[in-house]
Amino acid sequence: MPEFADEAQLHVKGGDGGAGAISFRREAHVARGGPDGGDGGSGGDVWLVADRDVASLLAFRDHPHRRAEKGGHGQGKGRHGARGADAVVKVPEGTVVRSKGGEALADLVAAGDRWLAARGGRGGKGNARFLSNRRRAPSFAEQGEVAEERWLDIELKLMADVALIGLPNAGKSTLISRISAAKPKVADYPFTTLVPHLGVVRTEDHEFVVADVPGLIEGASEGKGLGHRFLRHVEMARVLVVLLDLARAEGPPPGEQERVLVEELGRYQPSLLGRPRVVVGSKADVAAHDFPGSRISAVTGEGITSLVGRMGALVTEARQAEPAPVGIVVHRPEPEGLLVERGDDGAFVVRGRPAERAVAVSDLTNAEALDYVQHRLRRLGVDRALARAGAREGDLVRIGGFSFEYEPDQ
Ligand SMILES: Nc1nc2c(ncn2[C@@H]2O[C@H](COP(=O)(O)OP(=O)(O)OP(=O)(O)O)[C@@H](O)[C@H]2O)c(=O)[nH]1
Ligand SMILES: [Mg+2]
Repeated sequence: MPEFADEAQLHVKGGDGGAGAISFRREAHVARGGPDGGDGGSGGDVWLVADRDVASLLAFRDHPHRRAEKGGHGQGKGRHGARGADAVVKVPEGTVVRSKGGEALADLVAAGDRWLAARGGRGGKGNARFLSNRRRAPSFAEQGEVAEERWLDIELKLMADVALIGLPNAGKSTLISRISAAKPKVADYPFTTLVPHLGVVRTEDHEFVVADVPGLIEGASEGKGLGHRFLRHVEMARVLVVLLDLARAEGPPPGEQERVLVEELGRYQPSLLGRPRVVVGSKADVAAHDFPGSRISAVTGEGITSLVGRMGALVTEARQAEPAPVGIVVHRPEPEGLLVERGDDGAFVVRGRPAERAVAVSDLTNAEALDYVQHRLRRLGVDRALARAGAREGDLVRIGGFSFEYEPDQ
């Protein structure tokens, strides 16, 4: 069935960094010339970008994985590895991104909004970088950094200006197909519409987007019927049009229908009751109920022009009252600093990207590399941070996957 998807899971992985090379110049009269191992290239990043031409999250249902290109490895003669290409993942406007834990990470509201979903790994340094007075022939290089990788929950909030609200079979789909180019299925039974449909309405004075959402029933806000899944799309609409079925004599009268619909909206989100709301009776041509308010017939066209005019005017008014769109909101900055915590086993755990990275990319079985990493950690202030956190000689310290005993500087 689904020609539309408004929820999906997405797995993103940046490109791993390329490894630095260990290499020495070949010279005619010297057995081992100076180090000339090039650096590895950085891996590409994964970006999510809102794009007007993407209508749903369907593409992620069957293929949830997106990864950027790896960085090339460094080579001899000082050749650096190539940078891996970024992966640009197009998502519809109105895509909301959350972590698996439910934390909001980004709202991609309008075309062009971008969000960095997974950072590529940095390339490792080649051995040429480790040349110093003490180290004439460095025998080590860094590995490439492993890229960020994670699962995300993505969800689409339709960007409709007007939402059509009504009980099942009230004539919502018939109305949207009359006033826009959208052609959802119309049939004389409830729950014909299973997924939301958007239509663009154009008149001389106005242009706006209308959403035909599946019918609501009593209890929808608690999960009854289909409507609750789509109530969040109603949340985005500036104007609500409540359609009351006047046709069926045996069905609930219009006043009762309105009570149920308004109650469900309010239960789902009280602020919806503050939205501009137009209430109309539908199927005026075959009306079986008395109705004092305005009436339309999507079949004969009665009342349609005036309804569309009212929708347009309310949308324009609501747009003018709004602050400018926010663009991307990134809720969680990347931690870059240095932090020392106590592990459950009493060990001092050092966190922070630069320190973790220094450890992760190095081959710590190589004595020279180990020496370099210790020097680097000191430069990053790890020793000082440990001393401040109360570490004493012999205490266990962990950084990433690396453990050692603390030895204070003299
Ligand atoms: N006579 C008449 N029939 C109408 C009118 N509008 C809709 N209908 C009929 O009412 C039935 C239901 O119409 P739909 O547009 O599918 O209703 P809906 O509100 O989209 O229903 P769900 O998708 O199930 O929630 C269909 O048989 C339509 O032909 C109208 O103005 N006049
Ligand atoms: Mg319908």
